[in-house]
Parts: sequence; C-alpha cells; structure tokens
Amino acid sequence: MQLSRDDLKRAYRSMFTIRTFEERVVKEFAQGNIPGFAHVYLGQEASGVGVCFDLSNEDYIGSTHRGHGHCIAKGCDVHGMMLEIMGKQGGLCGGKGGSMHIADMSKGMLGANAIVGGSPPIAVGAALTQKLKKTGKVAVAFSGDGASNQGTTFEALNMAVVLKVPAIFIFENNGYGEHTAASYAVGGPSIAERARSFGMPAEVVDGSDFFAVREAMGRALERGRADEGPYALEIVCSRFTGHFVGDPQAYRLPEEVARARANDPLPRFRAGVTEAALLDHADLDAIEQEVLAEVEDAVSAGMAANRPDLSTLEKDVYVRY
Ligand SMILES: Cc1ncc(C[n+]2csc(CCOP(=O)(O)OP(=O)(O)O)c2C)c(N)n1
Ligand SMILES: [Mg+2]
Repeated sequence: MQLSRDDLKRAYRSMFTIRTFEERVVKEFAQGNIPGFAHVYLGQEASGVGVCFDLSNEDYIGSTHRGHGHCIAKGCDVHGMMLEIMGKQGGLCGGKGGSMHIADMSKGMLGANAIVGGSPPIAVGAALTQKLKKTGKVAVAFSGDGASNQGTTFEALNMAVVLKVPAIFIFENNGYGEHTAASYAVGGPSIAERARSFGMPAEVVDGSDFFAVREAMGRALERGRADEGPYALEIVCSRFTGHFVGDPQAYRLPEEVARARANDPLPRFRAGVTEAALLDHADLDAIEQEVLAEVEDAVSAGMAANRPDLSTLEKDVYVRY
C-alpha cells in the first residue's frame, strides 16, 4: 500500500520520538533520575516503527527488556512512559513497573519483558485468542538474537505452526546478546532459517530501512489476517550503544560502533523521502521541534511528579477480573 504524506510524517515522528526519548533516558539515567536498569533502542528505530506501522490497537505486541521503542511505535503515551520509567505516579503502570515492565492494554501492548524469550509464548497465546474469536487480528512477539536461542522461543515457534495461529515472530538481530556476539552464539545459517525449519515463512530484513521492514511486515500481516499461520522476520539492526545504559562496550572496537552509527535509519529515511520529493526538509524539521518539546515536557512532568504512595504498594499486583 502506497504511503501518503501524512503516513510518512507519522513514520518519521515515531522514529524521531524514539530517538529523542532514548537519548533523554540515557541523560536522565546518568543523573540518577531513573531507578533500576535501562536498555535503550537507539539505532533500531526503523525496526519497531516498520513492524508496528500498520497494526491497530486491537493487534497485540509482546516486547522485551529493550522495549521503549516498541511502546512508542505502538502508540503508547510518551508522558505516561517517562513517568513510568522514572517510577512516578501517573506512569502507565502507576510508576510501579518501570522500564522493563511497561504495559498498556489500551494500545495492545502486552508488556515489556525482563525474561529473555518471554514474549514468544505470550504472543502465541494472544494469537490463539484472535484465531478462536475470528478477529482477523495478529499478535507480534519482539525478541532478539539472544532470545532466538531460548527453549521458550523454540516451543512457541513450534506451537504457532501446529495451531496455525496468526503470530508474527520478530527477531531483532542487533549482533549481540548482552556482550556476546551473535556470530558466535547463534548456530546455523541464520535465525530466519531456524524459523523456516519449524515450518513457517521467514525473511531477513534490513533493519535500518523503514520501508523494507514495513513491506516485509505487510507480507506477514497478510498471512496472519487471512488465518494462514505464523511468519517470522529476522530484522538486522545496529545497536548504537551498549547493552545497558552505562555499558562501556569494551568488547567492541570503536570502528565497529562508528560503522553501526553510520548506518543510521533516521538520516536514511530523511534522504529517501526528500530526494524523492515526497516531503521537504522543513516538514521533517517541524516534526523534530514538536517532538523535542514533547519529550522535554514529559521529563519536566516526571521530575515534578511524586513517587507512588506507600498505601498503593499491594495494589495492581494481580490483574483484576
Ligand atoms: C531467561 C533470561 N536469561 C538471561 C537473562 C539476562 N539477559 C538480559 S538481556 C540478555 C541478552 C538478550 O539479548 P537479545 O535477545 O539479543 O536482546 P538485545 O539485548 O540485544 O536487545 C540477557 C542474556 C534474562 N533477562 N532472562
Ligand atoms: Mg541482541
């Protein structure tokens, strides 16, 4: 499907929001304003946005420990996210989940997940619900190259094929699981080949190209919406920073990090749409100014907000039925 000018602006806004949000998370974390751990999505923006671009609020995603970008791409509120990450009242989960447990059911965001390989089985369950209720909706599992080695992932891939559910498995191969290179730790020819061996179609996609990701996702969605079964995408992306905020990356040569940063999906998108005269630089500049103000505002709100009240400690521990 051809993208309109508004679609292209939406794509850039989403990618630039992730970029700005994550750069700010790095800064606020360093200043002690974010408790716990933070894993940022810098460099992987085109993957999350390309995958989520044509999903509705009734399509589901399951995310990972590196989930801020997935949340933003799925439409979660940036204010609510920043408050959540800062552990403040008004956060999407009341400030009690934090970076690795953000969820927003109103957006079909089933949750970030600190368990590597945790989201594929959850997505299979959500996909089975869609199949049984004949909704025509899909469930997407985001996971990484590291998660592709987990037994839970293998079980989910198998079950999705056996039950023929509309699950879409996204493997964001950013070259590392923590500090271990995928070239060492992932056996076999590719993650896509591994998914194929379970009996589903799978593609390897350039994760710095929003258009390539969205088009591949379109093929996965077509199959899922027609109830023809699962699909897998191995999206090859660049991790600009370390595994967690503060990781000095002693295991990567500076040249390698520079190469990763040179493969930046945002300037690539900008060059593509302006050279094809689809958008002007001024359109994109205006979006950037709006996003910068929005994120600044979210940080101010987060700094001003209170921590959850002690009386709420035992609330929201279990889902209310
Ligand atoms: C079951 C489980 N094992 C180990 C960990 C520790 N751990 C956290 S992130 C991570 C690496 C995950 O790598 P990958 O799936 O490639 O995701 P990326 O960090 O590259 O986005 C590991 C091993 C964990 N959180 N859960
Ligand atoms: Mg990885």
